[in-house]
Amino acid sequence: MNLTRLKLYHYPAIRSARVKWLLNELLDDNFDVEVIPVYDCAQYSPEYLQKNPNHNVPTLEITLENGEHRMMFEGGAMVALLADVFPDKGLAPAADVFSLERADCLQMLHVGTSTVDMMLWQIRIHTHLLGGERDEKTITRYQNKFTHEVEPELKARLDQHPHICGARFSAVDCVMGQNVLWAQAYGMCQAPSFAEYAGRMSERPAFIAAYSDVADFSLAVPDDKRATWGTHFTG
Ligand SMILES: N[C@@H](CCC(=O)N[C@@H](CS)C(=O)NCC(=O)O)C(=O)O
Repeated sequence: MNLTRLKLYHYPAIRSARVKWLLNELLDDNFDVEVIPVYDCAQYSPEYLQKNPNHNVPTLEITLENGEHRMMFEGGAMVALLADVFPDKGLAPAADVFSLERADCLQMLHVGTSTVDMMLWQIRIHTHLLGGERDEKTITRYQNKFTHEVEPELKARLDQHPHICGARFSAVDCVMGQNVLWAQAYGMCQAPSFAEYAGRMSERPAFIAAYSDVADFSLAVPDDKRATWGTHFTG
């Protein structure tokens, strides 16, 4: 069964931007986007919870050729799926034959969306999203872990090649590229290798399209939304 249309539920510059970036790489602007105002807690509405019970973005709506709509959550799974579904775009090593390149891409995709994502998320929620439950020790713990364990691994890759998985741009860069920008927003990834990588990524037309809404994003919950946010957000 073929897919005929894709729609992304999104909020600027957060995890859904990874998927938006990849969709822009694969399809230009030939897909739909609906902004879910997360600071207004729209992700907790009964209607949205039907689409994604985890009350977050990204959610991907896949329209099938028989007209059915299916929902998918988890950005990492979307990135893996989409890169494979459009093999002619060459954003992931082929899935039907064994290759060490594919093993490396899958490894780095999962590192990016689980291990590294978890550290960045802990830093972010304790700095900007949790309010009264904020814990300084957690921020320090994950900043240290990121700086001493993640940065050297990524820097070694970028000192050798222009992209995370080698000479070619791949779907993994949509995840790790965003992770590097996220880390920089929290004072990490300051080595020139990261600035050069971020510069290369941000020149890509698909990146520019995907992040064209970045001005609508704020790291912190806007003051006038804090009260509602505090009653919903579970972290
Ligand atoms: N593991 C999920 C996490 C998605 C996620 O937590 N997204 C955040 C934004 S970066 C969100 O929408 N949070 C809103 C909430 O939980 O209230 C993924 O990568 O897709």
